[in-house]
Amino acid sequence: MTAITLYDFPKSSAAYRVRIGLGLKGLTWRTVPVDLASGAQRGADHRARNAQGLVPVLDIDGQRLTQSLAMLEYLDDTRPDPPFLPDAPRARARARQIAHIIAMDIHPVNNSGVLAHVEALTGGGEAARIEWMRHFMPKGLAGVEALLDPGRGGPFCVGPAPTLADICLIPQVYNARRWGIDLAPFPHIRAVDLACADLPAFAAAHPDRVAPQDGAG
Ligand SMILES: N[C@@H](CCC(=O)N[C@@H](CS)C(=O)NCC(=O)O)C(=O)O
Repeated sequence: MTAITLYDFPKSSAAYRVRIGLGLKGLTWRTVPVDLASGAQRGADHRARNAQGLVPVLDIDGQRLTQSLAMLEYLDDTRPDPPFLPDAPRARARARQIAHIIAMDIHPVNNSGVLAHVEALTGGGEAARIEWMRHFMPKGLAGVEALLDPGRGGPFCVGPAPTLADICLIPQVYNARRWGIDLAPFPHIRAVDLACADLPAFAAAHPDRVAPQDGAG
C-alpha cells in the first residue's frame, strides 16, 4: 500500500476526526499543513486538491478523498479492525445519529467560512462570531446529550468501545471549549470526553499535540 497523506489543519474539527480515525486503525501518515488562518485553503494548490477549498483531504490507496465522514467510512471498509461501528443495528443507528448531529447539523453552521461571512454581513466583529457559535453549538450538544443513554454499557457514546460517534464528538467538545460554551449541562458528554482522553489515538490527535496554530475550525 502507498503512503497515506493527510492535508490537515490542527484546529479543524473535521480534520481532527480523521486524525483520530487513522490513529484508531493503527495507521501512520504524512501531514501536509494547510494554514486556514492565512487562507491557504483558498489558494490554487489546495483548490486543486479539493474544489470546495476545505480541509481535510486524504490521499490513500492511490486516490484522493474529501469529506471526513467519507474518509472514516473508507477506512472502516478497507481496514475493519477495530470497527468504527458496533455490530448491533440499534447501536449502529445510535452511533450514526450522534455522528450526524455533529457532522451534519452542528458543524456546517459553525465552520470558519460561515463565521467569516456572518462577521462580514453583520459587521459585528468577533462579538458576532461568538454570539453565533454560542447560539448554535449548545442546541446541537443538547441533542447529543439526550442520546447518551446511561444504560448504554460503557464509557463511550454507545458502549464499551469508541465508535464514529466518539470520533465526531471529541473534536466538537474541543471546539465548544474554544468558544467558551458551558459544558456543565452536558454531564454525559463530559464523561465520554474523559474516557476518550485516555486513549492514545484520541490524545495524539488533539490539536495541541499536533501543532499550535490560530484560526477557527
Ligand atoms: N463536511 C466537511 C467539512 C469540511 C470543513 O468545513 N472544513 C473546515 C475546517 S473544520 C474548513 O476547511 N474551513 C475553511 C473555510 O471554510 O474556509 C468534512 O467533513 O470534511
